[in-house]
Amino acid sequence: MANYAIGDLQGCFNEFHALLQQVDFNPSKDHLYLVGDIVARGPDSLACLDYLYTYQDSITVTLGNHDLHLIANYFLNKAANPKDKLGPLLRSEKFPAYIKMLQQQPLALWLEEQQVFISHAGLNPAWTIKEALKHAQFATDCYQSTHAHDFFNHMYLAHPSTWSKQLTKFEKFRYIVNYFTRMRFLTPDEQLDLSYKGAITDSNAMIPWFNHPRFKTLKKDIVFGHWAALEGKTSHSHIHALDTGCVWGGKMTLLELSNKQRFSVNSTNFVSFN
Ligand SMILES: [Mn+2]
Repeated sequence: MANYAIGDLQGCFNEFHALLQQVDFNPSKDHLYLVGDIVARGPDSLACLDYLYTYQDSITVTLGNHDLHLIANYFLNKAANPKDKLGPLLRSEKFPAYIKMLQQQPLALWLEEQQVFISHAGLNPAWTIKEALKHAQFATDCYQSTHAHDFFNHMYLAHPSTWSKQLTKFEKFRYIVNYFTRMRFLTPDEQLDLSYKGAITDSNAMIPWFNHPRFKTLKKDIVFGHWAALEGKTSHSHIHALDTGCVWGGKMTLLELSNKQRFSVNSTNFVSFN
């Protein structure tokens, strides 16, 4: 039995399938962890979800921003962005079942046996792994509740800048979701900055979350996706960036969780920025 993690699929089914063949993935024995952003922008989001649905007992997803956006649009009855190329998925009779399957997935995971933490965007350095899992469970309970619609309705407002017990349940939900699905840079006072889209520099103005001093001592393996510009590199041997930008013409990357061996497949996408 093997355990694998794969970075952002974003509708790139052919590369996903080729990568599984490369490691001879066997759904009756192995388990696959997908770090989120299964859908959107790439050519075949429907095929990706068809596969997940078929082998759902052998696959766990930590939801990404694009996955939550898909679920939110479903609940809020909003049209998809044409750039996301979701037409065939939205027209599929399986779509409601696929939404239900995604809604059952967590925001974060701790694999005790492998001692690995997984989430789409990473680990907020202000949280221990135990606290992170508690926060993730709070948010998961929100989007799985009978009031999921209300939580999705509040998911896109301004990010509360600091955590406090006084935050409403909607603000807490949004705060947690943003750290787990959208985090890249932190400000010098350790707040999440969702607006900075620039490069990583040596200045201390904007710090990639994994360069927080805490990770020099927290030697746990952390697996995440979401940040294609990193090209799979974090400069920490125990922090594994798996989004290698397949949808943007890069690669799709798989990590064998027991020995941390990497496998990858080149993108077959023709990239157009229109
Ligand atoms: Mn993402």
